[in-house]
Amino acid sequence: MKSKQLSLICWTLFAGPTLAHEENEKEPRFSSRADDHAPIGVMGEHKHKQGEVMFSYRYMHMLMDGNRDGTSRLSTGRVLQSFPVTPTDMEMHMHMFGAMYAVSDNVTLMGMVPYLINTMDHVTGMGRRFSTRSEGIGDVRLTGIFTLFEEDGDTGLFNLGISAPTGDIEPEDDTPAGNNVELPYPMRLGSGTFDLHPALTFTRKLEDWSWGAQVGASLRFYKNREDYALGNQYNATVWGARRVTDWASASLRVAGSLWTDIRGADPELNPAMISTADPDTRGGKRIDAFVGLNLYAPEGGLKGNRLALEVGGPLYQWLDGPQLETDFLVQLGWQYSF
Ligand SMILES: [Cu+2]
Repeated sequence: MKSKQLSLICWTLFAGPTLAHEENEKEPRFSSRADDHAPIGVMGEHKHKQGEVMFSYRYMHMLMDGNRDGTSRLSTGRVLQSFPVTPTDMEMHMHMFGAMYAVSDNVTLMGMVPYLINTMDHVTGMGRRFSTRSEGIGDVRLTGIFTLFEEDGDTGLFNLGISAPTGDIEPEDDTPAGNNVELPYPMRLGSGTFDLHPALTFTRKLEDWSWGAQVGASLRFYKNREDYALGNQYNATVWGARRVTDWASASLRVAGSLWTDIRGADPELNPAMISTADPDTRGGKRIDAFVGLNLYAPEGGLKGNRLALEVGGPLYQWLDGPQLETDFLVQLGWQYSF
């Protein structure tokens, strides 16, 4: 009698919760919400259900103001002791158009087409100021997003992206050296090579919180037709998001990146003239911090629409300089899935 009661208690304690848990698994544990997607600066961090389509547009802005070598700022005068010309600041604007399509629950395809607008201001040792500009389509990228595991709010994804050299690596503008001069490395719109972009992403959703982490790389394997290869880039990021309501979440994110110098050199550039033409002053590493906001319409006329903003800047920055330092980063994005 006693043992029967005991076994009943045991059954209630252990089997009971398990059964309830199994029932829950038939339904998704959490309904759609704003933090289903990571902060807008993270890409390829979510998958879709079979047959689902998503269109997206992102606007990204990066402001670089002043030069740096190592972790110290360098005045324009100091840079001009080593080079006859120096950049003073640069603005990068990017419009990124994206589409996602889920072939199956385990494989989502993602295509991205960037459109870049770069402007750089300079000053010469003689005090003459001038600006250059480059604009056009960047390197188009196609990515496969593969589900490694997905259970109970936890998701693991493996991405493999390949980018095609559709960006112009010979943009030209007028400089004091002449008209229609080939612009140096940072003003170019692509790498000039087919590159691989692998990534691993983990995301966990809790009742009111979610967090995630992603590591990734951009790998260049050979030199382009101008006889150089952009350095490899390695990225790692961690974020946490707090669900405010079903349709809004706020986030904090930290991102580290490391990129190496350029291999080879474009023979048309004179590395003694300006730091941006020197393949050995291109590498660096940086840790950025961001605050973000995600908005999502779960129902109604705007159902399926997302709007997100992320703003940040570097906490730490080491440059194999002299090089322009990064000061401010903004990303604004719209996504629509159906
Ligand atoms: Cu998507």
